[in-house]
Amino acid sequence: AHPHWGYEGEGAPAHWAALSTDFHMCEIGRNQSPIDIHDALSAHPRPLKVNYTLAPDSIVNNGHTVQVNVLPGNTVTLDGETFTLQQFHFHAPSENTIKGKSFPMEMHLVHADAGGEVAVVAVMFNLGAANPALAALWQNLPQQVNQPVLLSQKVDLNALLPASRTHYRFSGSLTTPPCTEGVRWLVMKTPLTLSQGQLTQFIQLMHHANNRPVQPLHGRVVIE
Ligand code: SG7
Ligand code: ZN
Repeated sequence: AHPHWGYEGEGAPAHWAALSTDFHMCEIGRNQSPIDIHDALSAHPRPLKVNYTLAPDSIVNNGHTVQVNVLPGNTVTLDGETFTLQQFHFHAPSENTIKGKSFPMEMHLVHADAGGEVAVVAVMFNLGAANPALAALWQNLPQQVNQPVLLSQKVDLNALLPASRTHYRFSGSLTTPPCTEGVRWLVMKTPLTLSQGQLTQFIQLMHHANNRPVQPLHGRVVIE
């Protein structure tokens, strides 16, 4: 059998495409994520409207990341179109980089519209003050893989977004196999903070880094 995809050894990102014919895009795709955002074209995109009203439901360690599952009802409006939050999860260190800078952690809020189009809102974290919303999540960090833990206390989703919603936009892919393209990426410019303790808790649970390296732009333009 093929080794399972991951971030180390035979399953590492450089080998993803060889693991399955379904993972072909990871190698041949020309709109892959993550990227280094070094230049952006000023295009004044319409502001992102966030309507997160419901607290997350459960948290699961799926072996690749820690994923928080949400009930349907949290939406964002992007260019007049509604996308519903599906789940959010974390990578350490960050997957996208900004002007060559990697961040200690990056959160991905994965949304889909009625037609199944995907939009990911990414938030960077720097080391600093502990994040209270993250603390509430990390209190429930599941040790067992694929065993979701119901969240005992309410977690405020809005506390996981920076007050300023200015962001970079570009077209990319899922950062994990099958590396499907056509994903709209929005990377928030303002990072949040987490404490060293909060970062260590996550890394110890994952055992190793869970970031895919940055991919070539192939002529893509990032707008801001
Ligand atoms: C994480 O990243 C998971 C995946 C996610 C993948 O490994 O959270 O989610 C599930 C449900 O397996 O894949 C389709 C999808 O959301 C890639 O998401 S990402 O590009 O934002 N990193
Ligand atoms: Zn992700």
